[in-house]
Amino acid sequence: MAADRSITLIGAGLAGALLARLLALRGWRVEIYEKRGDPRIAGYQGGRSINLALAERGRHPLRLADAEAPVMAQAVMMRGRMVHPLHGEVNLQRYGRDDSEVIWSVHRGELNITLLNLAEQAGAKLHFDRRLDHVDFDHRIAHLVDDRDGTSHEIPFRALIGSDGAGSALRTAIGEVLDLDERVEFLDHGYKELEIPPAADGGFRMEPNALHIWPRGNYMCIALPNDERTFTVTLFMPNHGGASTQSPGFDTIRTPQEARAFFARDFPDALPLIPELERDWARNPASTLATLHLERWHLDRRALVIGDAAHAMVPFHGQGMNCAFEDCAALAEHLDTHADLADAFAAFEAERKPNARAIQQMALENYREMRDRVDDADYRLQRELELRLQQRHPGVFVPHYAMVSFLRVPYRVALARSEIQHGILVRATANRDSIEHIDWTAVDADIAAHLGPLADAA
Ligand code: FAD
Ligand code: E1W
Repeated sequence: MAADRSITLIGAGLAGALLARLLALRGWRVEIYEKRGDPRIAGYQGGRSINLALAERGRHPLRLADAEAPVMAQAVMMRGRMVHPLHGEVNLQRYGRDDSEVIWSVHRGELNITLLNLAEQAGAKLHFDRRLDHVDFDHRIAHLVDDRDGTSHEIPFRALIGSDGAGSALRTAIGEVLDLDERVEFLDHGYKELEIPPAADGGFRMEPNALHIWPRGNYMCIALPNDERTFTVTLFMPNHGGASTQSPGFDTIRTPQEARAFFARDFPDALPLIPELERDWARNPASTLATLHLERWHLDRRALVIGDAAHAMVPFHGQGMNCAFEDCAALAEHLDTHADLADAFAAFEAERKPNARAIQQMALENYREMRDRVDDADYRLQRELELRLQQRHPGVFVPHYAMVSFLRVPYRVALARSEIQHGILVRATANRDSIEHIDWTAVDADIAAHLGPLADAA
């Protein structure tokens, strides 16, 4: 355990607020600096990506921070994905076996406020309107700016933790004195958010307890419920469309009126639910998506990045926040068990980097599945077979989605086993169109040859 247990956090978003709470509860002196105003006073300013899916991996660190109950009080259960085909019936594909295997939709702003209050109650000192600008690592002085009046503020520190998100200023500052080997992999697809308000009677306009998906091949919409009976719809599609209207992109839909025509053609059942489509389209920019890879996450004992600042990912597995929360629990543990901060940071990086890599890869792969596969017969047969194999080989064959969303097995273990299982599923269903035609003896032998028991970390 370090002798001087004081630490400075940059960024009071989701990871920063939770880490502040966890460390303050463990007796650390925590100062946290946030560039935006206090959301508890100013109203939440991060108007984008209104709601997020919270899974078991994210709930566990909340539990450790005694923050689970207030968060869950505002959460909406999502039992499965509700698929909206262009032609044909809407259908619910359950995520798990029963209502113990579900995920939860939480409001980003409310969650942030809940965690900030809990951090403060535990003794963390919160400072808003303080944007990290640059760092003098030799003298251990952080230079912060108040963007309301342009004033600068010099803060001495012992160590800095960057929980300042994908555009991390601390990462940039570290990069000036250490080669982080940073690589940003842009996806050539972006996203735009739209709103489904409550119905005239004040209720939800669609099934509330589901994550809705409109798969359309090269693009898709999703919608997550909010506890105020609205849904946030997110359209994901290429930034650049093709010549024909059959391959639309954000650049080929030039006006809000063209957006309406696009929705009328491709999302006809969603369109009447989005009365302010033109307003939302014009108001909300199309945002970019990227994966951030860093070879190094810390500068000796002086600075470390966590969460999106270290490993931003595309959102298609709904795991960025969940992964950032896992980071917080892991870091709190390493800080308590290593006397030297350099050792704690190195141990944290060694544990978390391979896992971050794994979920980054799975998140990219899940985009194709969601936009192009969920409605296919062979995809559905593979999911049905997964559930049957889970029953036949309990604790051995665990579906991919369950490993990521219901268990806490390290992401890299989930990835390695999912790859093996995918091979088993493909071989078992090759040239077969129904579960009745599966050769169970052959599948059992395939499993015995390639898969051992999963030791659940939970
Ligand atoms: P952030 O939440 O971005 O917080 C960073 C904080 O640092 C902010 O408060 C910011 O104002 C502050 N800051 C920035 N720069 C400075 C500075 N220079 N000085 C001081 N403060 C600064 N994840 C899920 O788990 N489930 C989902 O369903 C999900 N859906 C998503 C959908 C979309 C469209 C997107 C884009 C992401 C989604 N994510 C989801 C990912 C999730 O939003 C992020 O992984 C998560 O917010 C990361 O938390 P963080 O604390 O690292 O960063
Ligand atoms: C979840 C933005 C977002 C958030 C999510 C998910 C998806 C698709 C997207 C992944 C999923 C919850 N997913 N859903 N169904 N199968 N995989 O589980 O968070 Cl696009």
